[in-house]
Amino acid sequence: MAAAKGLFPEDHANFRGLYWGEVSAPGTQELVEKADAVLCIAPVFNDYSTVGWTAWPKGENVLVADPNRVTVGGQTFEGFTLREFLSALAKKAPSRPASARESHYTPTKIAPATPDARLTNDEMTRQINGMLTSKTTLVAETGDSWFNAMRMHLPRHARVETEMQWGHIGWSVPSSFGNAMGSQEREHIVMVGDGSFQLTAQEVAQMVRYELPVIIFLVNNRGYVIEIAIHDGPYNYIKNWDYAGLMNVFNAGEGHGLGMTVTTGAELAEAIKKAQANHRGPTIIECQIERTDCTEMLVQWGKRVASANARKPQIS
Ligand SMILES: Cc1ncc(C[n+]2csc(CCOP(=O)(O)OP(=O)(O)O)c2C)c(N)n1
Repeated sequence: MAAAKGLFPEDHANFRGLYWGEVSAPGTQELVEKADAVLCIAPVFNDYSTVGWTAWPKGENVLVADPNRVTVGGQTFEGFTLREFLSALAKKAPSRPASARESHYTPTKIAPATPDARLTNDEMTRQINGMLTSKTTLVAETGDSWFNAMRMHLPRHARVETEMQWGHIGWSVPSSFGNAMGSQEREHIVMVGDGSFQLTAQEVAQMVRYELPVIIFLVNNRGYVIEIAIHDGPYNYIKNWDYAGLMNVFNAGEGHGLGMTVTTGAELAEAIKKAQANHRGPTIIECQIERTDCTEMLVQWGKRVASANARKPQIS
């Protein structure tokens, strides 16, 4: 599932892609929804993870293993840990090599754009995906950054962090600061929309203070595009900032933060090189893209979440 992106190695022979209802990886929805049985291991089912409650595995053939209980066939079993349950299951479950060979997973590849063409969401995602190594921790903020992270193909040991339980915008910047403080041997990359960034931008100053080389891709699409997809209104359009210029404010003459603005694929490639050479502080790469340039996944997911959330007034 989306919140578990990176927990299972994507180059493993038994990896079958990410299940996220209608916006699953190609072939994965069918595989899960037509399976003889589905084992859900510590899932978090909410409106986001179930695509507006349209992808919520239920029924006689679904087993849900939560941290302290297992529910299957209308019965609940308790008194053991998830680890104990999984170890016992692994011993008892028959090996099914034939079914494992029946399908395989092919990651979707994004074709490179013309270097001097206007920067697109696809080209930005393609270049960021190309930076990922086994040492990367990619923090993806609520917004189209979620969907861009989900469609990436991860090298083994690369990690993805999202906050899909509440979708609390502004989470990614302080979260990546904490992550970078706690694991300085890893490479920290953030993808965050302009709207979310405006909530906690000041935490970049902490990265300057502690000389943490976090690379922040700030997606400037001039507004709350995920909200435009779910429920539009004037509140989804925000004041533009000089995001790259913020680094001068945070450096205040004594830091090593670097800020750049890019509008083409070639400029982005150049900025990534500079960011990777900036070892003594954070880098913000403001990626300017069109407001309407978002993933098809966001649009499809947004429609379903919007209809699930559109409740009729309860008191008239
Ligand atoms: C604290 C908080 N406030 C408001 C929201 C509602 N909300 C969800 S996503 C979003 C906008 C995100 O916009 P941006 O970061 O620019 O990303 P984009 O959708 O453009 O990719 C808002 C306001 C929220 N989830 N959390």
